[in-house]
This record gives sequence, structure tokens and C-alpha cells, in this order.
Amino acid sequence: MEPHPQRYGFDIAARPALPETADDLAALNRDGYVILEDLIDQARCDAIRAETARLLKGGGRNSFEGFNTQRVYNVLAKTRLLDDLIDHPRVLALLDRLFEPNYLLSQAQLINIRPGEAAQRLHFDDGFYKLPRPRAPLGAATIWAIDGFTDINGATVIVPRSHLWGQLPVPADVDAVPCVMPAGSAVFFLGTLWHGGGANRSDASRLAFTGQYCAPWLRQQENFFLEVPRETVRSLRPTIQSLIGYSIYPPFMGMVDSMHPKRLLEA
Ligand SMILES: O=C(O)CCC(=O)C(=O)O
Repeated sequence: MEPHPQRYGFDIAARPALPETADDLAALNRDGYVILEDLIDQARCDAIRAETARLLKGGGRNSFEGFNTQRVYNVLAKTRLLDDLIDHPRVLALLDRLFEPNYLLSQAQLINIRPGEAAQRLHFDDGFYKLPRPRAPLGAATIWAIDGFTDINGATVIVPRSHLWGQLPVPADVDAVPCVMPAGSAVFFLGTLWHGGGANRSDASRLAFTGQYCAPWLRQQENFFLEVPRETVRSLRPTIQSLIGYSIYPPFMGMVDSMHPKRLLEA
């Protein structure tokens, strides 16, 4: 049977570029990452930190999560304070130009690296899609500094221009640099860029929020359909509904009973 997705068309179509978009994209293509400074204000960072305190529990389950690192998963079901970060216009302007319409949020989480945490193993985020490198990125990520990132408090470290690498594994003498940036800023990087959480050699925690995105035809890391209750999804704005999968990759990937998944949200 022919599905009827046209009623909703593209949920996320390329919006006009922002004044910063051309420079952001040029840096991204050249280096594999770009730091976007001062996107949210201190009051919002403080509110996120306060909300996070309520949600954080325990430590990581393995060295990749970080035994001394706390993570909050499934944030969309737990708080509305991160929505503006997930679909921030500066972020969407880049995603619009990297991926086909209706690209997806793959996962979103808060990451609190506590004092004494060791450096995370370097990795690239779209590595679980097992297609050979070099290649175009299949995803991209943001890591937001809710606490300012310094060179000793566990700032994300990145390997500039490693998005172009084909060889695996990462060379032993790699030069990883910390993304030093004020609270309220974000580093945006391609899914092919090598990076990791830094060692926290300070005496304070480093709180971050990360949003990972993927092409619209890929499986997301989080299963938002099972994670986020239907009532909560109804209350989200359309951009975020689309990002978590209430959208299609035309003509019909993502359909529900031959129709657009947003129909599930109708009364
Ligand atoms: O917390 C960070 O700075 C990076 C974390 C990361 O890359 C990951 O957990 O996959």
C-alpha cells in the first residue's frame, strides 16, 4: 500500500543560514570541529546545574563511561531545560547543511566528570556504524560546557583534522587538545572526529550536556519511542518531535501503519 507521508512534508528543512554559519562550516570542514561561544547565559547554566543535581546518581559502569563520571540518560523524559540546547538555531544551521532533511537526534545526555577522573579513551562517535573510513560523517555532536571547560577540569579533548583520517587505530603519539571554553559555549564536531572526555585534575566537577545527531536513515542510539512517554512527546515543540523520530525519511522510512508517525500524536 502507498503510504501518505506528504501531509507533513519535511519537518526539518534547511533554514536560511545565520550570519555565523559560513564561518562555522568552513572551520568544521577544515578542522572537524568548531567552538560556538556564549550560546546560552549563566542563568541557564545555573538552572541546568541545579536540575542536574536532582537527576545525577552513582558513577559510571565501565572505564568508557568513567567510574568517576556521572551520566544522566533519557533527559527528554526528565527535564525541559535542555530543549533549547538540542535545537539551538546555531546548531541546526550546521546540521541543515551536513545532513538530509529530517536528520535525527541520536542521543542526549548530561555528563558530570568528577575530580580524579582519568582521560576517556579517544574515539569517534559514528564508529558504531561500521563503514570504512575515510568517509563523510554519518552524525555530528555538540558538547555544551555547563561549567566552563579549562585545560585541567576534564574539558573534552579533540584531535584537530582527525575527521579526515582513514587509518585505524589512532596513532600512539596523537596530539589531543582540550576545548577550553566559557560556560554556555558548545563544541560542535563531526561524527568522524577523534575525541574523548579529558582527565579531571581539578578539585571541582565538570558538567556538560551532549547532543548527538545522525542522518535520517540511520538507527538512533536511544530508542526515544520507548523512552519518552507519548504525553511528553505531545508537549514537545515540532522540531524536537521530528528530531526524536516523529518524522520520516521520504518516501516512508519511519511510517506507522502506512502513515506519518505524527498522526500518533493526534487526539
Ligand atoms: O564528556 C566529554 O567531554 C566527552 C564524552 C564522550 O565523548 C563520550 O562519552 O562519548
